[in-house]
Parts: sequence; structure tokens; C-alpha cells
Amino acid sequence: MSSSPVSSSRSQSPPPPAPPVPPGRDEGSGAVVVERQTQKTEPPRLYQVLLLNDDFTPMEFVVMVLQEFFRHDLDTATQIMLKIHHEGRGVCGVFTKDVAATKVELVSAASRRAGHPLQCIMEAA
Ligand code: TYC
Repeated sequence: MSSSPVSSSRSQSPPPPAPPVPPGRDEGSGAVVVERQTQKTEPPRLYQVLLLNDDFTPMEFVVMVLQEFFRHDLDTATQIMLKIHHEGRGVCGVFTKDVAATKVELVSAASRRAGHPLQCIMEAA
């Protein structure tokens, strides 16, 4: 059997694959290329930052911490401080992991510097 008359000796190999088309409008043809999203992005895990009660840290210092590091107003900071004082622990705020860890470090450093034993910790929310 002879080869087809339309095929030349140079068309033996298949044509090279078309270059990938970036998402968006396919220039010229008017076609729109839609990329299927196969992987779902999970929301970041959140962490509570807590203060623990102790017998020595002055109430005023705890209120200051809640205002300065967690941006609570005076009334809210006082309520949170009193909750910690009576119940042993209380939530200062909820953050992503890096932000929570930074808050813990900053509060702990400030407490140490002021000579207070105030404990600041983080827990998965
Ligand atoms: N219990 C402390 C006192 O009576 C006050 C205090 C409140 C300390 C909250 C720590 O996280 C704390 N001076």
C-alpha cells in the first residue's frame, strides 16, 4: 500500500503540542479559558491568646496589657481582667498562629521587664 498523496515526507511526526494558553481571554478566537480549581484553600487555623491569673501582678498592669497589646477599651479591659482574676484565665483575643505567637512573646517580655509573673499563653481555638 502506498502512502497517502496528501502526506508529504515531512508530515510523518505529529504536530507539536500547542503552547499553554494562560487563563483569561484567548486572543483572537474570542474563547474564554476557565481554569478548574481542583484544590480547596482551607481558612487558617485560629488561636486564642489567654492571660492566667496570679497573686502578684497588679490589676492595673493587666488592664494596661489588654488595652495596649489587644486594643480593648478601658471598660472591656477591666471586665476581662476581673474575669481572669475570678475564674483563673481569660481570652484576650483570637488570631492566626503567627500573630498569636507574637502577642504571647510581646506580652511575656513586657511582663518580665516590669518584674511581674503574668503568664500569657496561646491555644488552638
Ligand atoms: N490576681 C491579681 C491581683 O489580685 C490580678 C490579676 C488579674 C493578675 C489577671 C493576673 O491575669 C491576671 N493583683
